[in-house]
Amino acid sequence: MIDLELLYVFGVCVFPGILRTAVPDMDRETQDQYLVVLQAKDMGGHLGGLSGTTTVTVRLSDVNDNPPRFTQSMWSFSVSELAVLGAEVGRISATDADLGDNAKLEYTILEGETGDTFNISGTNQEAVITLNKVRGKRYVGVSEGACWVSADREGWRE
Ligand SMILES: [Ca+2]
Ligand SMILES: [Ca+2]
Repeated sequence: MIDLELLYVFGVCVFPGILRTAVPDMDRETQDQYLVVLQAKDMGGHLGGLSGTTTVTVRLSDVNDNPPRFTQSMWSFSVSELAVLGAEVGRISATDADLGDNAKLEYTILEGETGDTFNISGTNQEAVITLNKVRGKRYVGVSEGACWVSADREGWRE
């Protein structure tokens, strides 16, 4: 949509064309740029006048309007009870349809059943879950019963 407004500069009559949006809800994630061909006509657009055209590229800047979404709703991993500290337990992934910082992901383990047993690291679409280095003890079942094993060194301790 072109809205022409009359402007006088140094006595010369020019008609700046103002390109305005015509829809209220453009979505960069659906279409990130528009090519608009504009035409100007002299003689007020009357028959017999001359015209010129130009092309305008309009790029949409990003707004953070999409939350991160995990690529699966549930994940399941298994790890040996003898796994060493820092051992990789599994990898998870998430996506964000936005751009730049609006899509930069940080992962955190929330309060839950796992306590501080695990650690998660990753800043982009993939994060790695590892056994937490600061975890002091973990519970291990053995045939004779059960014992606590120190997580910061190998071996068993009653
Ligand atoms: Ca966006
Ligand atoms: Ca986002």
